[in-house]
Amino acid sequence: MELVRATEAAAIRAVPWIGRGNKNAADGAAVDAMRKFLATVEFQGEVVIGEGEKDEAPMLFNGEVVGNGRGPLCDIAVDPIDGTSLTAAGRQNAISVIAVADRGSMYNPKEVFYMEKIVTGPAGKGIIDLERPIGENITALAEALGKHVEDMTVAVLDRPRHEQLIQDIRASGAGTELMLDGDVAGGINAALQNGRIDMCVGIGGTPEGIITACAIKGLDGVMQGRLYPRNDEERSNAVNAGHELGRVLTADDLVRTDNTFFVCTGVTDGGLVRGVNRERDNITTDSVVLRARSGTFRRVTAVHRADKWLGDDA
Ligand code: VTB
Ligand code: MG
Ligand code: MG
Repeated sequence: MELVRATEAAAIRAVPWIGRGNKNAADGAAVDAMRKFLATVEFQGEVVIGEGEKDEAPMLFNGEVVGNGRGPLCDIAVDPIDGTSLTAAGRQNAISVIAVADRGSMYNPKEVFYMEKIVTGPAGKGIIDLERPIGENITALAEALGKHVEDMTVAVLDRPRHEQLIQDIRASGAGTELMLDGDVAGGINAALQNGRIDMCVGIGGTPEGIITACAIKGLDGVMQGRLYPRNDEERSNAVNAGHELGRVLTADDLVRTDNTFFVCTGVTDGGLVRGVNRERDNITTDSVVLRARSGTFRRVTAVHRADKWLGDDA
């Protein structure tokens, strides 16, 4: 629960940078705030995934030790802002994210920046298979959900690399929700029951994949991933590091424990959480906290006193 303070802080500190066209400044503000608040949380976290490397963005460093130095030994994966471009543009769906799991449990294929992913809710168990054509996965999931394929919505990052995938989804009869960024929120929305999205697929960041897996465990959803090297160099680096390319990785492979925590706070408004809102003396944040052990999904609305957040040393 304490972790949510760190994503709240990161989201609040990113606010002055919303719509300012400077994504690194937004990310930097979020990183600093997150680092500062994590230092007060009772755990011994080692940053396994700091994100930002692919985009050369500011980040918490891999191997960085966070927490107050007492308490459980953990792996931590952070994305102080997933959606820095969204934030800089003033668009929706930017969130601040932290995932925590037992020490040594997070898979860390840092040689490969991208991963193919497929995420669904619990209905996809034993049904979804990354190796099947997307149309078959959609039809099978629709049947399991008792829905018409025409009523299915599949979230995909809007990227040229997904042109064929998007065509195939539509050919199956399902609709797409094209995301500008933010496939962590897309995956969670897909895993939530009664959500508008039934499935999230496509090639996104590997760090976001591990983070999503932590959340999916808390939602009892289904996730599969497969490393997607962009070129021969990444391919050989991955093989030399011992990664088995082509293997379908389950949520259990991505995070080898059922003891995971996931927290996120909205920076800008989105389908999962609302963005930071300032009204007179109050700043309101909207967050989600997921604890896999108990399977509890919490929504946390916090009202912060604006005067405590103004000024540099607040
Ligand atoms: C996705 C998306 C992220 O990186 O994982 C993506 O969810 C994949 O890379 O918000 P490209 O943007 O290069 O396609 C982000 O866009 C940024 O972290
Ligand atoms: Mg990201
Ligand atoms: Mg980021």
